[in-house]
Amino acid sequence: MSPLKRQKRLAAWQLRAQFAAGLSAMYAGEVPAYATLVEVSGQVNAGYVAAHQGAVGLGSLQRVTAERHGAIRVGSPAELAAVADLFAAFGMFPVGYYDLRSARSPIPVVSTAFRPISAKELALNPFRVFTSMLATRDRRYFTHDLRARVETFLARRRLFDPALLARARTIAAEGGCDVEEADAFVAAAVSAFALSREPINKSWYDELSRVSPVAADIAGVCSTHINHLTPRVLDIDELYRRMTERGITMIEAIQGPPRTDGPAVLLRQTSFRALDEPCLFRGRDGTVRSGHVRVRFGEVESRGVALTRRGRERYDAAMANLAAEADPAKVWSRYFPSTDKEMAADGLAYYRAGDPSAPIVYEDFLPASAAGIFRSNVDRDTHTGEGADDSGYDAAWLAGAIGRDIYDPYALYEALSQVGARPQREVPPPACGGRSR
Ligand code: OOG
Ligand code: NI
Repeated sequence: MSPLKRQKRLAAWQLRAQFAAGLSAMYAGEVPAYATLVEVSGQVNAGYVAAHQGAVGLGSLQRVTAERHGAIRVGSPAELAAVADLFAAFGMFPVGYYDLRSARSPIPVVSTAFRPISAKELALNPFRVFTSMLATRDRRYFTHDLRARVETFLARRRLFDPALLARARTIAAEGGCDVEEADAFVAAAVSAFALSREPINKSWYDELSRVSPVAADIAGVCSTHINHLTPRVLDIDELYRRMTERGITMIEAIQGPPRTDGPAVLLRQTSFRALDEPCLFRGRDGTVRSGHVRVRFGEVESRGVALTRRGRERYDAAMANLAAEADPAKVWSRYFPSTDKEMAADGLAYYRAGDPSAPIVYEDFLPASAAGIFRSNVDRDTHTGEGADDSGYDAAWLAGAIGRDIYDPYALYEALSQVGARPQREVPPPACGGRSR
């Protein structure tokens, strides 16, 4: 083909932006409270920027307004590997390992988050998807017999069209695709995460629900779905007030660090429960009846500076003591200084080239908050059975099971903090628990 006839190429980040926007449009069409949330988030952000002379220390208004994270859940390493192949086409890679089985209210999943990893890609579009995998190897939740049946069920279903995955692998290898192809590819990827309207096998769904509502949501149906899509706000307390004013009942608390006058750290989140959504259940005798599921909800987040390991240890200690105290901000001040300058000097948080006016945004998740978000959206807690956990799950296991590196978030923040100090590094640093490809 002559150079003149060459088609216009779209880069991974452009596909990622289209993918996030496509999921957002689909979700807004199906979950009306999400549209309200996006509208109120936009108002809060515009108000915040106006009141703070255009403050954009933690990201430009443009980035923050377009910013979303989503969440999906899958059943097996093979399914997680397929998700990894698909998301790689959008320049999203697995970062971090979260074990929600060890949360205060345990959830039988282990998780990672797919997201862009370089400063440039994050600035272009930071879309991330928290992705959980059912912990079928953990016999405190799954008996030998149930595990075998779940694994058989999962091995027989197909979450993604093989042609879509093949296309994704090519796009990932080539770093983008022709503009003519992009719409169809993105549309197919988006529709893979729609809530299925196929009848659900009632007795199977109920059996799994008795183990955990999350197990039923994952392995009781034949597809996966995006279960929330989260806009980012610059003032989550204000957002909480406004949503409550509009008559939307949020969970009783904002998860994560308390509001303080000092630098915002990590991630604060809150959510509201989804309404019942109609579905079809197929009974043992084959008859189909209408019922409902509650599997899609709403969440909003605000992000602060990324903490170093040392900062994170402080954070965990502060949070452990916060629960019992009436004045969270006062407890907080025993652990954290009130300025970015001191945070930087004490090595508690990441700043670009050590410059306290250049905070590096936390791009990841918090396991305790994640468990709180999961829990707020199910009707009952999961019972953890007796016995030792001999499942072997950890970051290295997960990386091996999906045949991909899982990036260590600290190494990524460390690399971002060097930018400006040394020549910019686009290639990410070594991965944790990895098997290299
Ligand atoms: C994921 C919950 C975790 C977050 O923001 O912490 C999460 C889920 O419910 O599947 O999205
Ligand atoms: Ni979330």
